[in-house]
Amino acid sequence: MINIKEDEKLSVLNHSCAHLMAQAIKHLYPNTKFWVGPVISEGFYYDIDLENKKLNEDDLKIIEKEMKKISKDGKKIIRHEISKEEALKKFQDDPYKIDLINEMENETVISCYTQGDFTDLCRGPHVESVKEIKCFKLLKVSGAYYKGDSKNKMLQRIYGVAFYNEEDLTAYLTELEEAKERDHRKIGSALNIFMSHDLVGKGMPLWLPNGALIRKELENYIYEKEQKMGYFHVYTPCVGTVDLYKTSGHWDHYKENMFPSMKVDEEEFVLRPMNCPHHMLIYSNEIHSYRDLPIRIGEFATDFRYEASGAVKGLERVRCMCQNDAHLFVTPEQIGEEFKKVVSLILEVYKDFGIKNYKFRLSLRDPKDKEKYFDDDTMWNEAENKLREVLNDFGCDYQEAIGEAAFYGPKLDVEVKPAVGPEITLSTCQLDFLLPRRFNLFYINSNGEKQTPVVIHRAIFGTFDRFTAFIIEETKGAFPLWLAPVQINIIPVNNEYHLEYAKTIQKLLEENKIRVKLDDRNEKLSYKMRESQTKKIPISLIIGDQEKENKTISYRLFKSQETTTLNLDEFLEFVNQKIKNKD
Ligand code: TSB
Ligand code: ZN
Repeated sequence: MINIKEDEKLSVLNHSCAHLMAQAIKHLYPNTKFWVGPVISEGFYYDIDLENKKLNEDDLKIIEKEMKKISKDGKKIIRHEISKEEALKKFQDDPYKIDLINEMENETVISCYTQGDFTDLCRGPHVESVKEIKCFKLLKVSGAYYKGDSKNKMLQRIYGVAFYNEEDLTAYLTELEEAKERDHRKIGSALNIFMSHDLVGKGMPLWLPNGALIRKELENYIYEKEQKMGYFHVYTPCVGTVDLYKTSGHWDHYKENMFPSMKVDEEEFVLRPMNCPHHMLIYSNEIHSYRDLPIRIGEFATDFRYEASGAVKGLERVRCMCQNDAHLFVTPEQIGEEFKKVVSLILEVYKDFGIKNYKFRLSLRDPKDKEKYFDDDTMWNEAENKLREVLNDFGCDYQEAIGEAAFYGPKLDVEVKPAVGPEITLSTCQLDFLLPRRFNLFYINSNGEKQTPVVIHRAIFGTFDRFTAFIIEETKGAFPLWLAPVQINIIPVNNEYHLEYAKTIQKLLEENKIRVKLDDRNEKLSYKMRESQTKKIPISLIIGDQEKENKTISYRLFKSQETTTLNLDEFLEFVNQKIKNKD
């Protein structure tokens, strides 16, 4: 799907369209006040204050109509510059604009754009005339807190998109519809994977039995891989004391992402946002020699993070999440080798899941920024070069992002595009030179001296929540056999004659740990087959006279019209192979 923000011409057009929309709204609702109207990857939005009028879909149509009218009028869009004082005076009745002007600390001259009877503050650029803005669509309206802060007033955010011709707009809208169909929130609810409830809270999804089965399979899958790679898995509490997070530095650097603390007796706890501190303490529980390293501590660990209420999204961005986390304690010499193993694991996992569209992003320090990054140029240079070397050895394409490293070290993120909304990070692998120092961690080196290990934080799935959201969208809910909550649907043609044999097959498959469902409702075969498709069950068995007589089964794969008949042993072998190969 095209990213409007990355296309220069379309960005300008969409920005101008936001102004056109604002002008139309002003015509229809003269008291409206406007906050900001930026271009985003999907088009544009404008945050507006309409006091008590709540816009709905029909209102959007009326606004569109007014926009068409203004566009036809064809007024020029004219830029003019005024001083800050003039701007403050001109917009004195508009607290939002005053706020904006005051935020422009470094600007002495402020630019405005005028089209007919409408003027807005704006850096521009814009198209030359409103005539050019002909092909557009207002997509939706939702609530958005002023400045994204839930303590502020709730404004209305109207989204729209504009193109230079009708064909592009139609193609885009079709793609958008398809993306909505793929949205994990829609599929997740239709396939009973997860739910939310106000009584539990925002960003706190409940995993339903189907979702829980998928998650368990994901856990087993990655656990087995990590075990083979020499990881130890632990369980630790999902709270820690404030002192723990003061020691780690999160209290100073990460507090705005944390839930507020709570007092219990004499202790002050926080719901943990990360598991690193707990794992540091587990490392420090024993004295390690350089021969013991790397030590790899893994955990499927529940974390809580404060995410803005407007940002939470299904399973993709939650406030309570479970990380596929691990902290690897290595000697400085082992960084390259261990990092290589992590990248190799990421590549292996993505291959198993058939994930092809992803980008590696290597976040490095800005060597000039001595304030953000701790000052050890040699250490940074060595580490960054090692990471580059590994990525080059694998032949991975990657983007370097200067100045985006964490304050404690460089990191590699894997980014993917969800069906709806901006890119997200799935896997992450982060080098950390600081945390081990803060916890006074050491190992005994070959000279018998204490030395500080380096820590690699890594999460292959990221969180089970986000990964599941992504896999739902990748597969459109048609999970591969090994992951599917119900793997086989057994459909007797006629309960009276075939149910008993169908039950024998059910028992056999269940004994082989295959997840089956027996559809013994008195419904027509065609009806049951259709439902099997709607529920996206990978294999449907049709059990009729012939199957019963010959002790065989006939199956159809999801979306296929072809029926294949096998004897029971052959079928079991076929299914087991498919599961084993993660087909
Ligand atoms: C990898 N301490 C490290 C850990 O050792 C850490 O917490 N890194 S993180 O902050 O980048 O989070 C790990 C992963 O969690 C991210 O890569 C992302 O995939 C996932 N994640 C982050 N925030 C959310 C969220 N709000 N909802 C769902 N998943 C999230
Ligand atoms: Zn960590």
